[in-house]
Amino acid sequence: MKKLIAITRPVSETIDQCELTNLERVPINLERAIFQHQVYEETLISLGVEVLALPKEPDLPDAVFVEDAAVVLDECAIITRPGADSRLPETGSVSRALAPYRTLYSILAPARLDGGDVLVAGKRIWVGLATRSNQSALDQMQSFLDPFGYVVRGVPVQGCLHLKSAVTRVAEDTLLINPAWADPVNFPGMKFIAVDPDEQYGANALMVGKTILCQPAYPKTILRLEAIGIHPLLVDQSELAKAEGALTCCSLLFENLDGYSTKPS
Ligand code: CIR
Repeated sequence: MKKLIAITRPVSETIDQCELTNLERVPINLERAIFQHQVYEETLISLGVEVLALPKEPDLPDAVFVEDAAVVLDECAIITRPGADSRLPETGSVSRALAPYRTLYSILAPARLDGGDVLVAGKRIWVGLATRSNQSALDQMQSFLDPFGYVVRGVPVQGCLHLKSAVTRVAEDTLLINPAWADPVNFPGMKFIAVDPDEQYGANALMVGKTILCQPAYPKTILRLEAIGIHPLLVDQSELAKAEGALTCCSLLFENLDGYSTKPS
């Protein structure tokens, strides 16, 4: 496997003050959330990923969800402008961590973008247009990425927080999708595995090289993946799920390309 880096950040003690959009607030067991996050990081390490853990952000409840602060591609990284005001300060440290690895572009006002709304497959990028990301961000992304040949398209999303709550990649050309939240018609040329209808939140899988991570909370969806020869590794994120987080949200995963430093300066 090519050398992958994952930027992560510890769970904040204030996670119980996180943003919530589609879920009712229920108590989060901090100890268990921290433990599950450590297992997540250890799983990445066991797969050969170098984990770069950022310092804690005790006053930023949602800071563990680093995915929302940036979009990392082979050619560059885009620092987002998160859709929730409470999350705007999360981008500074992520930007500093990415600077040694990629040329950076920044989403500027009035645009809003959460990385959780951005799905990439080759040179195609889909941006979920729900509550956190807007057309202005999509337009800015397209202008940054034109020179690299990317095509950026908007996708309506309903019923969930982010596009990647509704659909993620589980193979080069295959998407795991909840069709009630994002319409497959928006992803021409892709193949689909639908989540089991009893497992609405089951579409957020994390692809690490050729390995797929899924949550054990979605056994019927896992059976569907196994039926097409995908045998996921199971990583429980039941506590962060109460904060509307899932597997992709907790890391920024990218290839360490030649010509860039191996450690942030
Ligand atoms: C939020 O509402 O922003 C956080 N409580 C959850 C963010 C989860 N991030 C993600 O799915 N990429």
